[in-house]
Amino acid sequence: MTSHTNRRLLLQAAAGACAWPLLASHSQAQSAEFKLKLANNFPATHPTNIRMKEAAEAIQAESKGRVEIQLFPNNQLGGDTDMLSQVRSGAIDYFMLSGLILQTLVPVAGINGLAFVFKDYPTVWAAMDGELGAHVRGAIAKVNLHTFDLAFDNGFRNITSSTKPIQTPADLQGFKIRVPVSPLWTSMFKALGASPASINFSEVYSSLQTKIVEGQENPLPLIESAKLYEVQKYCSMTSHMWDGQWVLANGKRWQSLPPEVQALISKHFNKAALAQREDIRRLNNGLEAQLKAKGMVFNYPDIKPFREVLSKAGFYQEWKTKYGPEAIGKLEKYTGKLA
Ligand code: X2X
Repeated sequence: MTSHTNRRLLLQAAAGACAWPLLASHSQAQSAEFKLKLANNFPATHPTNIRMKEAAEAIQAESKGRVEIQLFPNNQLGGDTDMLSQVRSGAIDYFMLSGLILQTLVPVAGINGLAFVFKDYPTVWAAMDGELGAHVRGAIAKVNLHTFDLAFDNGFRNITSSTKPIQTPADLQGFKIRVPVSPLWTSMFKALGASPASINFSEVYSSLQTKIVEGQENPLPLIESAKLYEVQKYCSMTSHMWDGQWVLANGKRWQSLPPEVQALISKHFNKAALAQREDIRRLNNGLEAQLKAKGMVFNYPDIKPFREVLSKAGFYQEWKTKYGPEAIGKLEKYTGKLA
């Protein structure tokens, strides 16, 4: 064993459960022609990373060790804002990011996060796999990031809190809530009367634990896999927006790969996305009971008053203007006319 390999194995061992054993075998590691890094903010146990690990293994096997994708889940390479810079500079090759956070760079990418626009999953996938998603991917390509056809599911987001359940908009008045770093999220919770604080996911657990904020909002699979139930008592099932991840690739690096390698990676990333969507669908059925068993208290607000407050505050009008008629038209094709 060379001292280099030795050092790497020691480092992997030291990193423990967080760093997966990334190489199928020593000889394959030596021969990998394309070594690529993929990062995201999800826990290693979240279906996103389980399916991406499978994809990486399949890509390595099918390419006979020529292509090795190394995975860095759980913010190992920094928070989202950092990782977005890294994929743009080429320090990482693939980065999975919410369209709403990507909005800081590609404004239209946040469009699927408009509050309460999607009534169910069939509508989400029709839009995201249809003309709306194609429009967003076109905009992403203009900033020299390549993105794959199928988005991953994060889910419909619900509000959690350590202080009180959120049953009506009145409960949100002055409520200190963490939101991801994105103008759409801040605008929405301000319009609802809350006090949103923009915090990367890497800091969410600690900011809830130290009570810098009272609450946050995320889909159930993340509330479970990131163990937010340890620092949050209430879960209010608002389903206020649908959020998903695009797999973004550094454009220059992507273009430099031979077509057969591009095809292999695309095939397995898209396959992983479909499997991951199915995982989330199954998880959604049982998670509420699991989280209740861990002590979370659930409530089911009527969402109509929340929509009305947003409309009155001019939220929909503001974002219709910002996203523009072409993109809004593509959204409305699936959702019907916005409020
Ligand atoms: O930051 C979040 O809350 C997360 C993990 O859901 C996103 O990536 C948007």
